[in-house]
Amino acid sequence: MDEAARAVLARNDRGGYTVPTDRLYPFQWNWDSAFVAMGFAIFDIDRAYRELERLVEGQWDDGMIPHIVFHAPSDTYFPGPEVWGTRHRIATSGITQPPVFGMALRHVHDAAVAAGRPDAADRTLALFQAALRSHRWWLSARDPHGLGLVSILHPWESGSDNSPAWDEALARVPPTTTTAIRRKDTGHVDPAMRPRDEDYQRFIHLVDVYRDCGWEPARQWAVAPFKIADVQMTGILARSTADLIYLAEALGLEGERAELASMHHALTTGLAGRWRPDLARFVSLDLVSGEDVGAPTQACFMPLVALHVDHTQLQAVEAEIKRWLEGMVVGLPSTAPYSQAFEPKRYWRGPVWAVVNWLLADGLRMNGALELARQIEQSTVSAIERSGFCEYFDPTTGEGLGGDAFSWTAAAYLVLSR
Ligand code: 2M8
Repeated sequence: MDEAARAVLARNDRGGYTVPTDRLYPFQWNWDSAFVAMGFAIFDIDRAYRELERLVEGQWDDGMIPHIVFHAPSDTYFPGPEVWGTRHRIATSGITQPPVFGMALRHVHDAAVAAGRPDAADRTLALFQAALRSHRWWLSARDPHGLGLVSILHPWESGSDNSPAWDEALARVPPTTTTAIRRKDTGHVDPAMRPRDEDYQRFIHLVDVYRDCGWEPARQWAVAPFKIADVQMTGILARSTADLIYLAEALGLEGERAELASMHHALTTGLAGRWRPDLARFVSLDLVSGEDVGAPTQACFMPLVALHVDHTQLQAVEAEIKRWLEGMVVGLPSTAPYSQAFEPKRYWRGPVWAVVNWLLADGLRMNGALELARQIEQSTVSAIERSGFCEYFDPTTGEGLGGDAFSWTAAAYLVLSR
């Protein structure tokens, strides 16, 4: 299996960067690459750094690291560069994705140091500066009012495209588009497992709105019809910030360390305020309606990667997670099985994702819930061993679904099976 996992990464290598899977996702994706870099760090440190370096080729002058870098043309994906209409040196999308980058950089750096690589400090330093610029962008572009929570302006930014968490907010977005929609995804995998056409109309409506803003953060913020202060995004950003603090110390960068420490304080304070004891989970905030996002999804536990919760909170989270796992062959489902929105095969509305489990297990372990962390890791590894390196899994049957030979699932296997 270890060899097979490496073979998946080799097969999806397009020259220093890895596509999530052939045809369905033929470009470099932001958070996929961060996970992949951690997988590479186990057996090829140079290639792990390369993955992050190639992603940074797409970084904008304002600091944003885009969600897709279109290094080479392909006509098997929609929306391609012509729809985004951005103006970076290399074609990219105009939105971003969860900043796992800082976490990955620490991971790669530690592996490089342990291996005694002489280029570790230089390569880490260049990527650290890129990461710091992107964290500054997050705070200024996506938390302009200092809530200590960063917002997504598009469901694709969350990485959990059609999650029930976005249903209410997305319903307010008109389904009209000026761009002609030519979906390719449903030609690669069963449409019943993908987001619906209506979701795509709204996804593209948002792209049209932001492209008309010239992709300028302040203009987008002012007109965004979809704006959610997201606990998953903020949790990941806060965690990556902590990992960058660790690197700033390792590299002897005192000014940067202090700057990151103040970001970290703001983000962890913001996150802590999103705990809802009656629900036993954290909730995102819809900045358009002013309401809490009530849908029970995996995002609600993601703050554990960044926060040290108290004993009562931890007990409540563990009980709630165990409730979600009841009767499931593999967990954690991306939507609570008791929710009406739960669909065990439809993308981010129920299926299990190996990289989500990776983060959740990490957060649980960090908070001392060792047994539950191990259980989630082992069930992920077993699902992959039974069904292969699939994009995601049906929690009720363990069946592997979506694209196959998937890079981040292979990376998760390499890391979680150790
Ligand atoms: C999925 O998202 C893309 C848009 O970014 C899509 O459906 O076209 C999500 O699962 C996302 O989290 C992931 O990064 C991407 C590539 O694996 O696919």
